[in-house]
Amino acid sequence: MTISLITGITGQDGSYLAEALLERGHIVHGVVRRTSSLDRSRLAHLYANLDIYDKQLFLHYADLNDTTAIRRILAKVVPAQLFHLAGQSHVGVSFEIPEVTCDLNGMATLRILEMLREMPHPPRFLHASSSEIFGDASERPQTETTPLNPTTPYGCSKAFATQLVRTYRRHHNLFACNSISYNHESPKRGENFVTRKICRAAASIKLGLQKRLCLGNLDARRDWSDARDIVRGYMAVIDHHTADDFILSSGQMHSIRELATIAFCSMGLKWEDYVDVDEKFFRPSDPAELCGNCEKARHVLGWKSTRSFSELIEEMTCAEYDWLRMGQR
Ligand code: G4F
Repeated sequence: MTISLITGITGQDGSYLAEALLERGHIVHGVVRRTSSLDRSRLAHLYANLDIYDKQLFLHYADLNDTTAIRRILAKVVPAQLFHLAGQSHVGVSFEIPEVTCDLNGMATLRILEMLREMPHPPRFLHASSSEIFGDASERPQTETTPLNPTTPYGCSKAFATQLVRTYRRHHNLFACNSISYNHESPKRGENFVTRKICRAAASIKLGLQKRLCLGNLDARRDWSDARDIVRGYMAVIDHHTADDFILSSGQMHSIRELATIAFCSMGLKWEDYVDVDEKFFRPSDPAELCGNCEKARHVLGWKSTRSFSELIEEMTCAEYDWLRMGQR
């Protein structure tokens, strides 16, 4: 039975990945941060399953900057695969907390790579990299060879980690891969990302629970996929016979305006009647046009994004509507 370890298991991607690996019969170990709020709602259904929790799924406490704890977990679990998904994932917030962002995303990845280098049989390693590494990209769509040109603290931290993964693969012979993912969403997305924020507001306004929605740059365009497709991509990347980097994207861009149109329309509303633009949500710099070319993943791994953008946004908005109506969130 394959033993897999996931950092960031309580997040959107981590929880879907845990489900998918459990379904494949893996023993899944997750690294969780100790916090007083104990918000692990995305894993609640797995905890509640007595056949799974503490039998096929195990959780371990460690912060990403706690080298001794991570080292101990690696020694105890001896994973065959390590999915490194944890980090500070909000690009806008990275302007407020650049130091923490670079430590959690950059230095933590370096520390883990160093630990792997010392192991007699290191696990296969996947780093969840990001389209933000391309920043003001010199070409569109971007490929695995597009030069890195990040323009945000978050993008810089991910570029540093991505380049380290390449370096450790080449020079220390580790099976270390980067999945370079573009934006990916689902009903489990955190509330401060723009898709969830808009879908939730549309449902909330429909139910009379909210009156207005404040947004930032409506002209920004992103390449959005379904998080469940991206997680399928993570597994394909780490299972491939050769360690490599792969872009995981839909290859299609949509603007925040289009997103708002779909979400509000699915509730029978017009977004223009409810949305205000607030400078507070603009970023000091925002890569305006990131779009990924996932041809390599398609050819080599047989991977592609399956859900359309409108299907995804409609699903997210309807899920919000149901949760809010039942008073569950
Ligand atoms: O949803 P977002 O916050 O996602 P962003 O910044 O693109 O980052 C996400 O995708 C990256 C690529 O995969 C990941 F690396 C990263 O960890 C994260 O998952 O913002 C999307 C766009 C931006 O251009 C932002 O300026 O929406 C624009 N936007 C406009 N109004 C807003 C808002 N973003 C947020 N969060 N809130 C707004 O009110």
